[in-house]
Amino acid sequence: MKTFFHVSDIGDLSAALKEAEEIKKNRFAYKHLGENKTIMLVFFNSSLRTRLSSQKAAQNLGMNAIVLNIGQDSWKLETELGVVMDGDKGEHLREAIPVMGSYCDIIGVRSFAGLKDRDYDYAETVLQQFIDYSGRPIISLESATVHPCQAFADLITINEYKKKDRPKVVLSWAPHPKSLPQAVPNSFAEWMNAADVDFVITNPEGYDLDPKFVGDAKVEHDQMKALEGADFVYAKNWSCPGVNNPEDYGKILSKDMSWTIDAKHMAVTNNAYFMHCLPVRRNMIVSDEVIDSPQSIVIPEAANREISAQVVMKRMLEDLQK
Ligand code: AN0
Ligand code: CP
Repeated sequence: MKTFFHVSDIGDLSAALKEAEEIKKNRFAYKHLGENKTIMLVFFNSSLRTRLSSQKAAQNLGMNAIVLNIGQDSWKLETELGVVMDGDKGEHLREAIPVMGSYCDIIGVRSFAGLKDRDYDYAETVLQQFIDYSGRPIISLESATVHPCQAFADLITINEYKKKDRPKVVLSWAPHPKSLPQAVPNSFAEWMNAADVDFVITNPEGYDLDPKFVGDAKVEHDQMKALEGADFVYAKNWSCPGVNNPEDYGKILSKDMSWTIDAKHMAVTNNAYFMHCLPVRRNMIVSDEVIDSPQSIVIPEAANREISAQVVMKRMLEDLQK
């Protein structure tokens, strides 16, 4: 595996889920694989889960992990090509990436969408430079348009908790005070479309995700109707994806609090489990009552981030040995 970006990078999903199950039972079984290997975890943005779970997964595989917080531990990096660097950014990615690559075997990168220029974000401009200039396998730790480590952990969690072969999974938009990327819902949709689930997306008008990620999923703008009979409710805020109106890209079009997942919403489901990638804003995205209920599986979901990261790193390490 040279890149971990899209669901297609992991290949057969049932094989990946089996591998995840096996690793979860004995996370130290492959401790020898990472001997004398180093992963560099590069963060342009904040993180709790991704940073800790990636470090832990690397450790489980016997691999050394170096974490770099860009702009805090390092020079501020220029990401645009062709600019006169007379501002506050002291180094260009073009040099920094191959330098980082020379000290490690695998690189993980967190680089959120800027939400200003749709084409720039949807071309994954920063991640692509890592692929082009590092000479190393690259893992997206949430880049401009995808968060595959999260979506894989979400699938592992659904697989663990499902009570029927083909559960109904509903991805619901919910309000948030800040403008957030589409990476989490994009990847969740991509992975759910590839999995054996009945998948529905619900969001207010103007928030439809990019068709590349929506795929064949059903899009229902009536939230209550979408939630009927759901086995899993996956809440997330995202800003306007700008599909029909590119000038609205990254904007907040609605803060409609009737979309906050509360007991009234959960009542129409099939006693659904509640999921969210975290960090979550309580009583904006979800009511205290729902996130504190026994149906909330946000903590085991976050715990599975260690497992998804470990499957990905294990496969990359195995490929390096070939
Ligand atoms: C980020 C997002 O929505 O993409 C990270 C989620 C894993 N969330 C926030 O910035 C609150
Ligand atoms: N879910 C997730 O990626 O969390 P962090 O932003 O804390 O890493």
